Amino acid sequence: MPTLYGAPISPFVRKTMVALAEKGITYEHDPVVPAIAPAEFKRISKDISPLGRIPAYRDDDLTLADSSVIIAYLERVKPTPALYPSDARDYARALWFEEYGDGGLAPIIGAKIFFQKIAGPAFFKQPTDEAVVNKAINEELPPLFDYLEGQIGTGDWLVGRGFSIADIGVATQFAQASFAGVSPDTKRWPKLAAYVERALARPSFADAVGKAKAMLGLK
Ligand SMILES: N[C@@H](CCC(=O)N[C@@H](CS)C(=O)NCC(=O)O)C(=O)O
Repeated sequence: MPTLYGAPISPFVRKTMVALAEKGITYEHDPVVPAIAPAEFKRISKDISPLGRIPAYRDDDLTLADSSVIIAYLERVKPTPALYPSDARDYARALWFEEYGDGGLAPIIGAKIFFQKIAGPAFFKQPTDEAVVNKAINEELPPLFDYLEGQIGTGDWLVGRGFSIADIGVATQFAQASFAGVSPDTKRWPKLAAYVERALARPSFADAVGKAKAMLGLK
C-alpha cells in the first residue's frame, strides 16, 4: 500500500489527500511535519523528500515529493475519475489555477496569515504580527480574490464541467485561510464565496479539512 508523508495542516499535503480520496486510492498516512518534528522527519527526508518538504509519497520502490508531481503521477496510475481535463486548453488552464493556488495564494495565506495567526504562536512561540496579517487580508488578498471572482463562470468548477486539479489547488488555500478565520466576503465576492463553500463541502475536502482541524484543536 502506498504511503503519504506529511500532516494535513499543510495545504500541499491536503491537495494530495483530496486527490487520493477523489480517486479512491487507499494509502497509509504518516503525518510528519518537518518544521515541528525535524528529528522524526529526518528518517524519511533524505530518501523521499530531498528538499525536506511535505508532502512526499512512496509507492513500492518509487518515491516522490511535491504535491503537483504526486497528483500528476496518481492521474497516470489511476486515470479515473480524471482530475485533469482532456481538452488541451482546459488542461493548461487547470494547471494555471493550480499554480495560482500554489504560487499566488499560498505565499500570502500560508506565511502571512496561517503562520502568523496559528502556526507561529502554537508551534514556535512566536507572537502574531497583526500588521502583517492585516496587510495580507486588506491589501494583498483582495486583488487575488477579484481575479478568481472574474474567472468563475456559470458552472460549479473553475475549468470545464468537472472538479479538477484547478479546484484542488485553489480550494486547499481557502481551507488554510479558514483555519485563521479568513474567508471571502459574500457581498464583495459572491461567486468566489459560493465556489469555496461548494469545493470544501466535497467529502474529499471535508475529510482532509476535518483532520487538519483536529490537529490544530479547531472546531
Ligand atoms: N511545492 C511544494 C510545496 C511544499 C511545501 O512548501 N511544504 C511545506 C509545508 S506547507 C514544507 O514542507 N515546508 C518545510 C517545513 O515545514 O519545514 C508542494 O506542492 O508540495
